[in-house]
Amino acid sequence: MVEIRQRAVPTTGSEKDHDQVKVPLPGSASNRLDKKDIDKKVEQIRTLNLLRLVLSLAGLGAVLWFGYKTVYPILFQSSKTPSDTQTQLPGSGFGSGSGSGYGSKFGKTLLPNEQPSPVGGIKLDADIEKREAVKDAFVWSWNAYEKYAWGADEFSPLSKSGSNLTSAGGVGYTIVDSLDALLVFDLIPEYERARDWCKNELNFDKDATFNTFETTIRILGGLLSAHYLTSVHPSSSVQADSPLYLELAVDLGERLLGAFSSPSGIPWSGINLATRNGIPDKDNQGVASLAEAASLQLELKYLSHLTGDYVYWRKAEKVSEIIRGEAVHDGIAPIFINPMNGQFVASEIRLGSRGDSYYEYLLKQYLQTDRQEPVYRDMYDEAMGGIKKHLIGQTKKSGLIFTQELHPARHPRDQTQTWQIVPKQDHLVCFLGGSFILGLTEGGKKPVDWKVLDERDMEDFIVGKGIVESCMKTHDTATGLAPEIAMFVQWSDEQRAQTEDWYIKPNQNGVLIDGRNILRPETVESLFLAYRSTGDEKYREWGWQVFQAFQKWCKVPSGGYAGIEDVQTVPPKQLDRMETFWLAETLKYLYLLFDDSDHIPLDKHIFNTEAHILPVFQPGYISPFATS
Ligand code: DMJ
Repeated sequence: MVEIRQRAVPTTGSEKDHDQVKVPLPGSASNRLDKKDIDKKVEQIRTLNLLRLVLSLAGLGAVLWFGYKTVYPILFQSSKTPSDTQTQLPGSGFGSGSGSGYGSKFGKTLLPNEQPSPVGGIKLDADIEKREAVKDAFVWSWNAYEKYAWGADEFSPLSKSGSNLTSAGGVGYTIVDSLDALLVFDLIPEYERARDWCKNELNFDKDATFNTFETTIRILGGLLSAHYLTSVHPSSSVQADSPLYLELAVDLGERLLGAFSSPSGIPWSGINLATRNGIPDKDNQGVASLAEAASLQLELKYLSHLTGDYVYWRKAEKVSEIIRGEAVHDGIAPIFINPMNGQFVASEIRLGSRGDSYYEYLLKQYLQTDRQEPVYRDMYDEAMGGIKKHLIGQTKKSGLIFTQELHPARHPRDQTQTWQIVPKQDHLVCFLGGSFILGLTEGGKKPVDWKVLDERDMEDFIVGKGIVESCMKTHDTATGLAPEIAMFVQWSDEQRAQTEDWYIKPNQNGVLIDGRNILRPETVESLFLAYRSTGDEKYREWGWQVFQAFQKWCKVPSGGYAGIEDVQTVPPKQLDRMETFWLAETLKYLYLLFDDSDHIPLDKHIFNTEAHILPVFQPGYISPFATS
């Protein structure tokens, strides 16, 4: 891979095929287009955009009412007709940095009855029937795991068996990942059996390579959450379990420190839990994923806070410092970073796999320490500005707001390095809608009140709400479940763009990826955050709709739930796997969506990227970096 040190995002340029918008990598003279080229291209874009404007207006007349709700926002967000990419010229997208007025223009995109009013402090009552239905689904899943795979890392519900991540033995992947959910669902006998397993069987002295990120978010996060929730539990016998989890967390945390032994301090993607050696990723020439390196911070910092040993904190913070110091484009960064030198590697910029939780953890680090580390809010705001400016697209047919990816490419004319815009959205990106809303409420501390929101927050609300809506639209399939990957239709695809917003890419060479649904949580996570922040009942309705689709197609008669191979086929073929995040995240978010808002109040908690519940705390240590 080519190493790059990128300083800015795509700033210019569009070829006649807008699906292939190429943007030079700044910072290198040989990559720059000369001014004449740029002027010519801008002229071409203007002509094309004018043509599109005329066509759009003609279409608009025929669908006036529908257009008011959909195309209307597009026309008012910018004086230009929307392009395929929304990113081609600085400030031509949704973005921050393009001057004032955006907030008020965005404001017009909401109908008066859609504009949020304050719910801060207003209690949202439980929908007990629906909440209990979700709990039943959890019990159905947990009981099957207990019956057929107890102690195993993973559960295969169709073959009714369990398996471990490595041949060195299980590390409590399912059990530890489920501890806090068992407490949230108030399943105490089940919780006690899980606790006994942790007490008697859990042992991290395993001579094998484990994924640093997954081990941290699922196991360390699970232990820390269990420690916290038991410590505040009303029952004194449950409270008595609290030290056990901290002890286990410290043991694991010490082992994980080996992952940070790289020359730069960027963690290796693997860790041998017995030898404590960090292991480079064999599949990707040793480089680390952005999301994996930069989503360990909530767990390690909380561990330091609990123990008073700030070694974890400093290792975690170093990663953020490196990323901040490396050139990133308006806060958005490529998905690979090299642990050898701490530099980004030429790779896609995206908000889905390998990128997602980097952005999530910027905000949550700021919230975790009760907003006393402003560097993370700055990094988060810059990143959200970059996302709005460069990665947000909007469909022609219904005006759906979606996110797209930037892929490094070669310019067809002179082979210089550029960016190709790909309107592909992983289901993983669906966390972002709720995250935008969480950001503008400062984690449930500020109401979503249209009268007091500033322009940036209004913009964040519109985009966040838009992403939640388009994620829900990707559930318009035969099964009512969303695919793993959705492709959105670009404006340049003239015919298709009139009639379709998105589609699922056909399978290639028999490999089924895009159409799968593996019980992921991101859409319901966003529905939960949006509901808690606005009180808008539609988010509960949508959550119920998604839950019913899981019930219909993923429930396994003999116990457990399974992912499905293709969301477009009815009945779908079930996959022999119940992911641990089904228990840890999907069902927990659904349960909390229907529960009383006093249960795990948003302003006092953060959810790690595996939905493990951690408290907001007053930091005992703040580094100069954190306030820089
Ligand atoms: C989970 O393990 C975490 O949410 C992670 O950040 C992303 N992928 C899965 C759920 O989809």
